Amino acid sequence: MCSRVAIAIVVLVGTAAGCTGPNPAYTREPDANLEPADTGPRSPAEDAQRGDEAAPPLPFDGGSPMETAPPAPDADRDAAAPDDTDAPGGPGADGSPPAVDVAADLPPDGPPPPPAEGLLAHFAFEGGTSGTVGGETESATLRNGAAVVSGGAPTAEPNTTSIRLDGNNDYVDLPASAAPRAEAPKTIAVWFRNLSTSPRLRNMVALFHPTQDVGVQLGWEDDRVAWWRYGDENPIITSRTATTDQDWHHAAYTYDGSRHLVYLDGVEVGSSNVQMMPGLIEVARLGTYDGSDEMFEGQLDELRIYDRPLLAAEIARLAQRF
Ligand SMILES: [Ca+2]
Ligand SMILES: [Ca+2]
Repeated sequence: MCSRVAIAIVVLVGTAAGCTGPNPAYTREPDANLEPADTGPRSPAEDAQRGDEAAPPLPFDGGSPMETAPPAPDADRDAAAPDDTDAPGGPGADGSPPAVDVAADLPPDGPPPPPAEGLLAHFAFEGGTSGTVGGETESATLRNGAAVVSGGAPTAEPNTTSIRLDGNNDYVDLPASAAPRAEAPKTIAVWFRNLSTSPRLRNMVALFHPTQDVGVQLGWEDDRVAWWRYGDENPIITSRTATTDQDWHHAAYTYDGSRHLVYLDGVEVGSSNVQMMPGLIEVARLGTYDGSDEMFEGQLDELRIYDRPLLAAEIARLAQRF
């Protein structure tokens, strides 16, 4: 009798955890200091930042406890388990476990999925360079030592790796088809860790045409996230908020055809109504525009490009940390 009850409790609790319980990969604390796994040269200061990496949590294996622990064949217990959630808690008269209370204590559902409507390109940089462009699988191209390294942005989805750029000559090319036309409505969203120091302008995402001088760039001016038109000498939008730490943050740029907005960590930090010159985009690039200037040093992750301006709430969802 006692052993049957014990098995029943294990089965019920195990089933609840296996079906809807928190996934350890979703609930981990963000670790801004996760160590890149590349083997390239580093500065002593950079090395000093490293060394506290924890192994990324293993994803939950999804196994069903019901398949390995047979339910107790106790007809009395089954009959005693009430179907409505208003039943009083505590063991039943025959000692059966409070099955309904276990279900009532389940955590609420997780966050909604990232916005899918209008998603033109998505590069999650999870264990490799493949992403999706227009629903097809495409690959990013790593240049000059750019690498996929351990330590992903603290997103809701399991995320264990990102792109590491050395600030010297590393960059990443994406398929040009990942970008809408220069003057078209769009959203660019990306997680970043900025480890750059000296250069005034640094590029995170550049979508442009190299000879027609049209396009957009999302990057940095000194210690502030900034946006500018390709070919401009100075940023048009510079964040009202400085970012001086080296933690993960989220940056986004939206354009509805007339108004440009820049978001930092899900909050609008600047806007402009400057006009866009029309034109096709031929280069989609991370970390620089030309391969040698405005070099970004740090990590980039979860790049998303949409063919529409996401709403503020949608940007906030992408920037939510877990
Ligand atoms: Ca990632
Ligand atoms: Ca390099």
